[in-house]
Amino acid sequence: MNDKEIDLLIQKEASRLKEQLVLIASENYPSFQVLDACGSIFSTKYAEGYPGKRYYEGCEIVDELEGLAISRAKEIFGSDHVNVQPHSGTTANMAVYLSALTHGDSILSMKLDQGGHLSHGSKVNFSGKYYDCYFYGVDRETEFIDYNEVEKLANEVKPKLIVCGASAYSRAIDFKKFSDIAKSVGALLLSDIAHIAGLVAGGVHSSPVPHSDFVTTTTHKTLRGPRGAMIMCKSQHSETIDKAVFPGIQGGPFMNMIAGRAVAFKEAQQPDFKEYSVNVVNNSKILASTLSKLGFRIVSGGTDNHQFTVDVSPQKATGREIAKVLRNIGIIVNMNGIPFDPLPPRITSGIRVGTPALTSRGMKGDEMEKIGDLIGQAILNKDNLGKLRLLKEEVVRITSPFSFPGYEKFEKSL
Ligand code: DSN
Repeated sequence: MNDKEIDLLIQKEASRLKEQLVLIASENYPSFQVLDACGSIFSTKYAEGYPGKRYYEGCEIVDELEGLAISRAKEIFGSDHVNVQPHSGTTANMAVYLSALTHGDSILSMKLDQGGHLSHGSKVNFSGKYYDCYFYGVDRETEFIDYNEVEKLANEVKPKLIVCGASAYSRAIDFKKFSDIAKSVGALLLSDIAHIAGLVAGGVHSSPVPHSDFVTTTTHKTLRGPRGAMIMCKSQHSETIDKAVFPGIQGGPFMNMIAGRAVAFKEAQQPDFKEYSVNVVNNSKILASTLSKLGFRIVSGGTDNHQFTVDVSPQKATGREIAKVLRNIGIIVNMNGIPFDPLPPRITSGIRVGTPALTSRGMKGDEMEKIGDLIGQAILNKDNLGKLRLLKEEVVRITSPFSFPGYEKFEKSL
């Protein structure tokens, strides 16, 4: 049977991804081999348990598959133990909490509205409902993490767990400093590297693994695998982590997604992945400095990684408004709060901009300068429909020479 409706939607999404400039900091273009593995026959297999200890028969091949994914992840990150089964970053964090905490224990993590993540203790998330959560933030002047505040709060609260890592923070994270603080108050340390895992794999961000009890990451952002996650931990936590994932919070793992993850891990071990991660950061720096030279305020004054946030309040605009203006000319970002934002999360004063996806398309400094200029022009001319039409044509001129990995496979079926 041909499912023409779904085929058409797949084709339309492939065209959208080719025609637009995707600057969502948490999105990327995985290789066609990754997508192929995710859509493979491994989609069908139930494999509750772990390699060699399953609750179903017929798991010999998936045991080999999961073992390969684990050993590749260990080679990349040098962790004692890896669990590749979590369906998402939030479930990976949930498993760490289940393994390390009991209901009501205290957590110290980064404020959601200053760059943290919902699953780090937000009161609208399970983490904020079940645990006693305290938060550190960034310094009001520098907008860098305020390590003095982390230390002060850690001493006051004596948390059971400190969480570092962020969704919207453009500066390098000092994992050693977090570890020293955690040790000084007898806390465990969880480093959530969902955003920067690919930069750690590529050697352009320091690794949290030697300093952390637990490291969680999604596998689809800078790491360029399929949607999903994994947990790394010191060997003394391996048993409780595995039990927390299954049977604690998940049933059967998605073996097809583990296959996709394994392919992505192999790709991340290749020399060109290092080059990719260097380019992601260079592109981010060039894009931020282009906007800065045009007079825009970049939160914290710049970036050390794959992303940054532009404060659009001096232009008398909101993040929501600018994200829509940019969407209408083919530039895709998300609205994002800035530190101490007076506006609520559904409006915001900023936009978050990230370069992992465009770097996967082979774009470099020249394109970043043109894109920075386009974003700047669009913000300054947000109410000038004629000008926005011209900028949209420019977006098409920039994107058309750049395909995305595996696009030709979709193009054949167009
Ligand atoms: N939604 C992810 C991000 O965009 O950063 C975090 O979960």
